[in-house]
Amino acid sequence: MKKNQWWKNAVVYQVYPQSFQDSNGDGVGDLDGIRERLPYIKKLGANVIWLNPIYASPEEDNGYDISDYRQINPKYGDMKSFQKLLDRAHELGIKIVMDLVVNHTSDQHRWFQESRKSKDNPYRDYYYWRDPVEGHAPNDWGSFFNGSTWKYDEQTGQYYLHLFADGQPDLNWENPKVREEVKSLMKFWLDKGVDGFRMDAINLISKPQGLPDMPKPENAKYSAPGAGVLNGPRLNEFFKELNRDVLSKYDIMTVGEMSGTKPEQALEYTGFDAHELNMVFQFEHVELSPNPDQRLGKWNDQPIKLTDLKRVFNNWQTKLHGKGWNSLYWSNHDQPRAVSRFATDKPEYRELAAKMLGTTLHMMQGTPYIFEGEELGMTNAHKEDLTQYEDIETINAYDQFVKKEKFVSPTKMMSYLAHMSRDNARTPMQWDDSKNAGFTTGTPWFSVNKNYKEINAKDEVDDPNSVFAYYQKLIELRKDNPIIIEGDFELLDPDDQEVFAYKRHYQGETLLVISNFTDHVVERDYKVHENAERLIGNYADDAGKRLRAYESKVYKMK
Ligand code: ISL
Repeated sequence: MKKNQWWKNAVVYQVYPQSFQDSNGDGVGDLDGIRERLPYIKKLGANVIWLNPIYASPEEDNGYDISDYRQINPKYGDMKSFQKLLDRAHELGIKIVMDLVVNHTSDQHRWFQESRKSKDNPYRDYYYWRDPVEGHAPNDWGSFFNGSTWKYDEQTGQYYLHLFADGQPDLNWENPKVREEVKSLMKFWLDKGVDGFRMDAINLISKPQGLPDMPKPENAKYSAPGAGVLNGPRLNEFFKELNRDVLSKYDIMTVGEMSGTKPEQALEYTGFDAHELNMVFQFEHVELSPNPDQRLGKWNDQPIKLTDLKRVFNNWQTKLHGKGWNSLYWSNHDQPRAVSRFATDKPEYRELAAKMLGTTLHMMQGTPYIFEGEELGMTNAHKEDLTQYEDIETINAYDQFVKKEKFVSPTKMMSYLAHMSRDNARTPMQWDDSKNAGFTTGTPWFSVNKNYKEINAKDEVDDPNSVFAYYQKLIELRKDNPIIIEGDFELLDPDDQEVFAYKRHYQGETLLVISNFTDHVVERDYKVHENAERLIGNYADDAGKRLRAYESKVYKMK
């Protein structure tokens, strides 16, 4: 199979199906809704869609708990509506990448239903079952969604392993039959014509031999989620097997979601000569402000230091250059909204800030991923009451830290949630200023962000000064400027706490990217050549060395 690495030139648009577009008034986004909106994605200029899970699921974790990998969740449509979506996308020159969730299944999956029946059931070893140790769980591992990773099952008197919710039992990849099942379901989708996979939590599939205890943070009952499991001993081997038996036979792209991964490890899995995956989603830039109390993990309400952000991007940009390929993202369905998290969503600066973030990321080397609504500058939800949240991670964290262990005050925890909850990203797409932002004619499954009258696609698509128009231009630029795809990366002034500036170099050309991350004027001299061409900027004019609030601009110089 001839491979042209088309994904290097791609711009990916992430669609969170339940919140994108409802077509039948039931309040939930669906496949027909996505198909109706393909022209919008086309107009933006993205040429790949990553679709979050649309498979049959009891939805304890919004579809990341799959009960049948070969069925479409009826609330989204059926296989016919899926095929229509795929065909129409392909006609428009848009590829579709599916979410592959195979670290775990739902506890409602037939394999698990069989597995839990008896110790000698043929499916028993599809999952991790262990005897109690002195009356308690087999080890001290903490789940990503709080509490232990082990759940006791009365029927056979053993515990099963679940790194996420207890309705998400972990598949046992040591069992060759499990790997055959996964390969078979991958082929099922690839043979329908899908263009690749975003592989969920994929660096958790190889568990350490013997499932040993891991060190615990001070005062904590459990070890940190994923400790000892991330990037396990057989991961390369499993990836090579998937590549050899399935991936290499199709002209597709793969991106592995891998928290806790460093560039050196990413190169092992995705280096151009590794024969494993194409890209990873690394987490270093979105995990830059952990709570100083380790028990709280990601829950915080602090801004990220610009110098830290620059250090992380510099590390990834330089270490992968020429050897592997970066995926570039600010946000996704698990992260707060980009503009709220990395800049500001204050109304007076929001548009400038959203454009500034777009510039900073899209001029780096790698494949950009745009999370639905980011191209409009959509913001965090600013919820004030726990009952407004629905995400399992959010609710479990509140229960654990505020109600059970009582070491965080309700007010503080609400501030953490407003800052970090995954629900910030999951509010419906803001299409227009009509009721429910044009997302549904029914009652939306999740409340629309209150600011939809000020921030919506209808206002933005035809406005040449909108965030949408700016993103269009950013995408357009990479088509005419190979330096954006191919150039190397040089960070300028790593210790500057206000401005993120870098250069790219390629075939005698230089790209200079300058972003003021503050809300005030700063002066900087980057020695811009007299005949430099300003490719894009978020202010109408150029004030030279004076950088205004959240100003961002890009020059090309010979
Ligand atoms: O979201 C996280 C922290 O807030 C991560 O730890 C996340 O749980 C991890 O990256 C895995 O995420 C993926 O798998 C989860 C699912 O809940 C997420 O939505 C998905 O992106 C379990 O399938």
